[in-house]
Amino acid sequence: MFLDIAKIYIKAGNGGNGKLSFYRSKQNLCGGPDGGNGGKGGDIIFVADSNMSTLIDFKYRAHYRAENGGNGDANNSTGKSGADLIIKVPAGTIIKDFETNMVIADMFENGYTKILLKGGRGGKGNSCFATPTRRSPCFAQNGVKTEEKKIKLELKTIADIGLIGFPNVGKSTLLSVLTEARPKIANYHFTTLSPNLGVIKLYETNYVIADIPGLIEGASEGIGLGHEFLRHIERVRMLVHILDISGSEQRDPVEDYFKIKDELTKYNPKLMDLPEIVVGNKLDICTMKACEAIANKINKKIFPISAILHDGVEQLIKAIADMVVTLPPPTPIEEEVFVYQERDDISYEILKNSDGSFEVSGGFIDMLVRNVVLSDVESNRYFQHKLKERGIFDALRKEGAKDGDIIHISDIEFEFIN
Ligand SMILES: Nc1nc2c(ncn2[C@@H]2O[C@H](COP(=O)(O)OP(=O)(O)OP(=O)(O)O)[C@@H](O)[C@H]2O)c(=O)[nH]1
Ligand SMILES: [Mg+2]
Repeated sequence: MFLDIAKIYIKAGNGGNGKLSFYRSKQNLCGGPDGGNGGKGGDIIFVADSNMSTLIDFKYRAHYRAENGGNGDANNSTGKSGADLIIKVPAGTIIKDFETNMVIADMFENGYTKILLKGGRGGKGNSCFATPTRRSPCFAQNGVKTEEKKIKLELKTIADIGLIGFPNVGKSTLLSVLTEARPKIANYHFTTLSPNLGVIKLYETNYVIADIPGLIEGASEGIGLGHEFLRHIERVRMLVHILDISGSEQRDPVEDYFKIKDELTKYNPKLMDLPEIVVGNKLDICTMKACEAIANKINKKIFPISAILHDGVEQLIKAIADMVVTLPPPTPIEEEVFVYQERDDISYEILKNSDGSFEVSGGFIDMLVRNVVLSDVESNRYFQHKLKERGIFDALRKEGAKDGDIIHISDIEFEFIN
């Protein structure tokens, strides 16, 4: 089964907590602090794999979590680092942030590796906070907790040549003639339900041909198999547009030609600029004269072939080869520089409340609050020291704070003393 769009949730591992512990033995009942640091959480890493061709695996599993870091322990033992989680996706998968739709990564080339989310840092154990004046710190840091993110995976086939046309014109038949691929061929519409790929060797170079499911009027708005498959044309170097010149389906090949061009433009105007070769198929059941009349009406050269009889295929291959060698290979989408923000540990802002009290908030405060146990006297002292060191008391003074004013920081409040 083929699937080319998936939504998944990813979460890097949390950092392990630092340990609060003091060395104890029979001989030494009041030893120094020996709480170890927490381990780092695992990263979420994506790898492009050209052996995969569908996102179907992601239909059955929506949540991907890297391992959390282990907590620190007594005896200064550091918590174990959480294992990274490696997620393989087919080459050609574009990863977007679900909320903003911004491209985070284009997993274009086989083996391309991208760390999408970094694991949380481990918290420090209390032994890290020991100083000559604070020999027995009674607090330890918690590890950084990571957030779950929702992302969208979109597979855009990477092919050099795209075969397009109405249903039943013979796209899959031509693919089977040009390459070793053996797609399903049948006399009903939408036989091909997902792109079939084949490889053709032209002038000693291999090129990938994609047989795209049949397009019909309204495809760009989702009619038929719809625009889902137009996505797969976006990356090709050139198109081979197939017409059934015999009109075996009682359709007019001239109208067909313009309808498909119209759908391509509606979907993405850039597709209009793609070089194309027009092929007139089913010559075995019509005349060259009919073919010429169609060519005149669309004002384009048409390569007449009979895919079934392999007639005219040699000339077509030569024309494709001569065109494709002049065209630049598909390139990755430029990744918009969008990374999930590392936690902001430095910013703060001061707001004056209507009752005259002040409120300090921001990334720096969040980090501090996360890291200390405020009910603990010593921990609280450390907290005050950090506020001072960061210049928050000076900033409060500048904002007009006076002795006795109430300061709110997270869920604690204290009186300002200058
Ligand atoms: N007479 C004749 N019939 C052909 C030729 N090429 C293909 N056909 C027939 O046309 C029908 C459709 O062929 P497919 O190759 O499945 O067409 P398709 O464009 O891939 O169709 P969808 O996948 O449904 O979009 C089949 O019955 C083929 O045998 C040809 O050169 N001459
Ligand atoms: Mg087909």
